[in-house]
Amino acid sequence: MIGRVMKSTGSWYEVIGEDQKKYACRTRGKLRLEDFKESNPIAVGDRVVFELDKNEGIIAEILPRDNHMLRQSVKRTGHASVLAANIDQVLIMATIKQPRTSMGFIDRVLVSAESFRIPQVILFNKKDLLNEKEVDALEHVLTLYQSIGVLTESISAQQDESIEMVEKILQGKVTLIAGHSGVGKSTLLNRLSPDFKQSTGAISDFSEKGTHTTTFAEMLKVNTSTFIIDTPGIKEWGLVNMDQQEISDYFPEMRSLRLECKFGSRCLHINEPKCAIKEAVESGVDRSKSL
Ligand SMILES: Nc1nc2c(ncn2[C@@H]2O[C@H](COP(=O)(O)OP(=O)(O)OP(=O)(O)O)[C@@H](O)[C@H]2O)c(=O)[nH]1
Ligand SMILES: [Mg+2]
Ligand SMILES: [Zn+2]
Repeated sequence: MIGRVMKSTGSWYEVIGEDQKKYACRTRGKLRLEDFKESNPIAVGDRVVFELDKNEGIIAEILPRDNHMLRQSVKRTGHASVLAANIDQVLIMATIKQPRTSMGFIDRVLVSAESFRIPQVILFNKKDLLNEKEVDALEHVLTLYQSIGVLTESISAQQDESIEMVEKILQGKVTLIAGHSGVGKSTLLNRLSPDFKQSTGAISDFSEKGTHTTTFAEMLKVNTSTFIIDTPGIKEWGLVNMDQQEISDYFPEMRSLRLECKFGSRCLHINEPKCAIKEAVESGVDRSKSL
């Protein structure tokens, strides 16, 4: 039978079969995977072929991936693990406060997703907490990310209108949700189905940060065509396997300009002469209109 990996603990896997039933599966021996460098051979979202042996499934084969998202390994620097495979979009959950998400973090996830050609959505959660000044800051970043063509909205996981909007964004897709600990990833998911019972944790009064409540990635089924992957809060998002020269390719607003630089595709847009991107930044040209 063919199935999709919903959860992985490293030794066993929860797989949802074509019959929509869940099976606990193991692997037998070593699975052959070509060009496999990452530390976890089977990831959440992988499509697998498995055979039933009594009530347990034995995974015989991993089907080729459409795509995957890598995450830098916490244990060994320079090593990456696959956060999830076969995803239709990445949802970056951000917050203006409790905790504050930096734009650097958002940009690194955007660049990383773009490098795997995976569409991105940004949701700023906890809008109910913001004062007037913080609402202005929120409006500013919303406009900024919308102007480069990324679907960006503000929500509150506590408000019904927000949930309806999120349902529309997710419908018919497999969505990976990423963000710092405490931004409200699991809280939002729990609002999407009465069957979801993801643990959620309070924000620390002292640091205004989350407490790393979710500890492994898990895919949840919203309906037969809609899946969402809850992931553990990520402190920093490192770029994996990417050359310096390559990075501007993954900023859509830079991509259209970068060949106009004197050094063309070799330009890092840092302090090279006649850099078209630096010139555009200085003159304030808004290239997003031409995307
Ligand atoms: N005021 C407010 N609080 C929220 C909102 N969404 C989530 N929270 C609270 O934020 C805290 C953290 O939420 P979680 O859902 O556990 O956050 P998480 O992103 O899953 O965190 P990790 O699992 O640690 O990565 C909880 O106390 C939630 O009740 C919101 O829209 N508004
Ligand atoms: Mg969580
Ligand atoms: Zn340049």
